[in-house]
Amino acid sequence: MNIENTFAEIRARIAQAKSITVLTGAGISADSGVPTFRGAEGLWKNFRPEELASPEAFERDPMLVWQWYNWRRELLATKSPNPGHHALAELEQRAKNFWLITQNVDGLHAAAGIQKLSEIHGNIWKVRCTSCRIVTDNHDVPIEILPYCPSCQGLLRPHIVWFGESLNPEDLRNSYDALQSCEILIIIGTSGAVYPAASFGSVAKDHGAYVIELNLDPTPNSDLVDVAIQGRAKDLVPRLLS
Ligand code: BJW
Ligand code: ZN
Repeated sequence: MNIENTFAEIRARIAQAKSITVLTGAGISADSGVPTFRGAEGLWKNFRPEELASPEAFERDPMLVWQWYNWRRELLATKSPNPGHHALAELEQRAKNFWLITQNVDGLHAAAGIQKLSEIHGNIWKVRCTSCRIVTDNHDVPIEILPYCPSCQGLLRPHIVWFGESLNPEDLRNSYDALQSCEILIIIGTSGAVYPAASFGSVAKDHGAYVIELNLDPTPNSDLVDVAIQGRAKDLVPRLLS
C-alpha cells in the first residue's frame, strides 16, 4: 500500500474509533529543537543520561545533577510545541475517548492544550522535597543551586522518575486502563528502550488494539505494530487528521 492509502486507512479507523491512546517519547519534541536522550545531542558534558538520571547520582553529587537540569531548563525555556503536539491536541478534541501517555518531562503536550495526560516520567518544571516530599511548580531559569524546601529546608530534587525508581501508581493505573481499553494506540518518537513504556505497545496489542508507530527510524516496536511509518513527527502526526 502506498503512503497516501496507508494514511487514508488510518484516518478512517481514527474517525470510527471509540477510544484512542497515544504514547509519546523524545522524538515528538525533537521537532521543537529538544535533544533526544539517545541521540548525540542528548549528551551533556559527555555524561550519558543513565549516569545522571538516578537517585545514586543525585546522592553522590546533587550539584552536578542540578547543573544538568539547569542546562535543560535553559534550553526548554526557549522551546514551544510544534505541529505534532498541536495535531494531538486536535485529536483529543475529536476523539470520543482519548488518553495521552508521555515519557517526556518537558511539558510541551500540556503547553499545546492536552488535558487527558499522564506524564509518566514526571515534569522538569516541578520540584519535590527529599524530606517532606511536597511537590511544587518551579519555573526558575536557572534554578538556584542547591535549592531548598521553603517549608522544611530539605533538599529539593527534580520531580522526575529516575532509573530504578517506581512510576507514580495513579499514572500507571491510568496508563494501563487506557492501553487495555483503546481501539487504536499510536506510538510516536520513542526508542522503546526504557521500561515499562517499552512494553506498552504489546499490552495494547494483546488487548486487541490496532497499533501504529510513527518514528524517524525503525525500533524494537516496529515488528509488533500493525503499521510502522518512518518520518518526522511534525510531518506525520498532522496527517492523522483529515
Ligand atoms: C524521532 C524524531 C522525529 C528522533 N520524529 N521520531 C524490564 C527489563 C529491563 C529493565 C527494566 C525493566 N523494568 C524496569 C527496568 C529498569 C529501567 C529500564 O527500563 N532500563 C532500561 C535501560 C533497560 N526502568 C526503570 O528504572 C523505570 N522504573 C521502573 O520500572 O520501576 C520498577 C522497576 C525498577 C527496576 C527494575 C525493575 C522494575 C523508570 C524509568 C525512568 C526513565 N527515566 C528517563 C530519564 C528521566 C531523566 C530526565 O528526563 O530528566 O526518562 S530515561 C529517558 O529515556 C527519559 C525518557 O523519557 C526515556 C525514554 O526515552 P525516549 O523518549 O524513547 O527517547 P530516546 O532518545 O531513547 O528515543 C527517541 C526516539 O525518537 C528514537 O526512536 C528516534 O528515532 C525518534 N526520533 N527524532 C519522530 N523528529
Ligand atoms: Zn520540605
